[in-house]
Amino acid sequence: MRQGPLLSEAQVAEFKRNGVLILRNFYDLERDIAPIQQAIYDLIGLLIVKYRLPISRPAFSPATFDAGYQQLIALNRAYGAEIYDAVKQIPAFVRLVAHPLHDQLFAELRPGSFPAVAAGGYGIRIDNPNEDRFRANWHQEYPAQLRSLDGLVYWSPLVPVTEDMGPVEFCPGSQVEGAVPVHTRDPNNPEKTGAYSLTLQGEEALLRKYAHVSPLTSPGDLVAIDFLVLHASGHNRSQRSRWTMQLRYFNFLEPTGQSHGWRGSYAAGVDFRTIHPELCAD
Ligand SMILES: O=C(O)CCC(=O)C(=O)O
Ligand SMILES: [Fe+2]
Repeated sequence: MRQGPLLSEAQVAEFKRNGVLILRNFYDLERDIAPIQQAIYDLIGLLIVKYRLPISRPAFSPATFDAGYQQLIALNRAYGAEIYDAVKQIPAFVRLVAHPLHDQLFAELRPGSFPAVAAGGYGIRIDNPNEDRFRANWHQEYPAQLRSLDGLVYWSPLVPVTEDMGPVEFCPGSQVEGAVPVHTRDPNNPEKTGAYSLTLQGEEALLRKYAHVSPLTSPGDLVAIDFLVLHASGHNRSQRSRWTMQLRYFNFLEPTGQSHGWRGSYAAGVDFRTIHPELCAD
C-alpha cells in the first residue's frame, strides 16, 4: 500500500477548478484489474456453453478478455443484458469498489469529509458499437444518484478507450452551476427511460458556456468526476464494446444529503422529484 498523500497540491487544485481529474495508472493492473477481466471472460464463456453458441475464443488475456462478446450479442442482444447484470456481481469488482485508496482519494479531494460508498451506485458499462439507447445524455450525477450533493464518480476503463470508441465528454468547471433542474423526458430519444431519460434544463446555453474535453484513457487509469460536473457518453463507432467501470462515493457530512437521509435515486427505486421537486423542470 502506498504511503502519504496520493495527490499533489496541483492535482487537488486542478480538481477544484475543473471538477474532473485523471489519475494515470492509479490501479495495479495485475492485482486490481486483471481478475475482473478474467471473470468477465469466464462469464462470456459460461453463456456460450449455456446457450450452446458456435463461438470459439482464444485463451484469456487481459487485452482480449471480451473475445466472443460481439458474436454473442449479434446472435441475441438479450445475452448482452444477461452479461451486463452479471458483471457488477463479480467479487473482484465489488472488492475494487471498496478499494482502500478510494476513501483516501475522497478525503484528499474533499478535506474534512466522511466518505461513503453509494449503495447500488456501481456497475460496469458496456457501450456497444452504434447503440444509442443506453448512452448517457448530458447530465450531472446528483439527480440520478442523490446520496449527497457532494459526491464523486470514479470511472475507469477495462479497455483502451480510443477516439472512435466515444470517450466520455466533460465540461470542466461546470460544477459551479450547482444542481441544474432536469426534464424527465428526452424528446429526441423517447425510448429512453429512468435516469437515461433526464435532460438538462437550458442544455444548449449551458453547454456553450464551457469548453468540452474527451480524454482518452487506458486500463488502470482513474477519472474522478464531481457529482455536479456536466458530462455525457460519446458515440461508439468502433468495432468493440467500450467496457468501463463506474462507482460512486458521497459525503455523509454534506447537509443536503443528511437532510434526506442519504437516499438514493433510480437504482434505489426512489423518484428524485419526491425529494427535490425544485430540480424537476417539467
Ligand atoms: O461512460 C459513460 O459513457 C458515461 C459514464 C457516466 O456518466 C458516469 O460514469 O457517471
Ligand atoms: Fe455520469
